[in-house]
Amino acid sequence: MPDRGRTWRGEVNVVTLPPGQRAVDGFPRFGAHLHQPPPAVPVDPVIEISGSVTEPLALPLLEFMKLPRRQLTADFHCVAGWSATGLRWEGVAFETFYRRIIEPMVAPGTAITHVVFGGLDGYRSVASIEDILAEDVLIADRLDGGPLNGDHGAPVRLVSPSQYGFISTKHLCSIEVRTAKPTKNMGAAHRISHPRARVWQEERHPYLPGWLLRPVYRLLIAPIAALSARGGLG
Ligand SMILES: Nc1nc2c(c(=O)[nH]1)N[C@H]1C(S)=C(S)[C@@H](COP(=O)(O)O)O[C@H]1N2
Ligand SMILES: [Mo]
Repeated sequence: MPDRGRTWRGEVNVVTLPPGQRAVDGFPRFGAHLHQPPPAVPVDPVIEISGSVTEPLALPLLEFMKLPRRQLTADFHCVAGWSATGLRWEGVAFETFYRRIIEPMVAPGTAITHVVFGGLDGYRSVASIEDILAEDVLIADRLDGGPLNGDHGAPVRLVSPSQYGFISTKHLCSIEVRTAKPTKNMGAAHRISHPRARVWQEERHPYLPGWLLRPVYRLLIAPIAALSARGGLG
């Protein structure tokens, strides 16, 4: 049976969580990067757009800020089994960004299949075009009513709440569009992770079923829960 509807402390939770997830208090900074501080934000940040485009572009964040805005309240699910609930994101829908900025740069007849997201800390994630054009995917610059802080991805980050957290690249500084799935190594997180990473399908791992991995990942939850009070780590 999936562990639904219970918090880490075993309380009944009004929020229904995807299979194998437990709610934690607040929103810890998580990922494979706890040993390093958040990267410095450049004075004039840009998002570099490259790959199968007619000419690469460095889009100043000031231009990003002019795009139509969207708010999204969603839970955020880490593949290790914790979920932060009820996060209020603000930013630009990725689909809006794609249709207005990226698509006009793609030559007619070119079929984009994958998108590679890069962060200022060198982190990368890969998503298929259909997953990342979903209605709930955002490039966010605000969280819970304030600007995104360093812990959660300043100055802007990807947020794809229907996929495990490792897809949601923080400190977003590059977007590369591709006509095939990248074959080269996209960073430590992706050697062992599922290419689609959909949380409701429990796609934690490329070939092992998600439920089998729960006890392993759950070992990581106690330390995270201890760090997770809002205002603590993040
Ligand atoms: N740039 C960058 N983005 C990243 C990571 C990272 O280490 N660097 N970690 C990923 C992982 S594994 C998760 S679970 C989420 C965590 O988001 P949070 O730190 O805001 O909780 O960010 C993802 N995006
Ligand atoms: Mo993660």
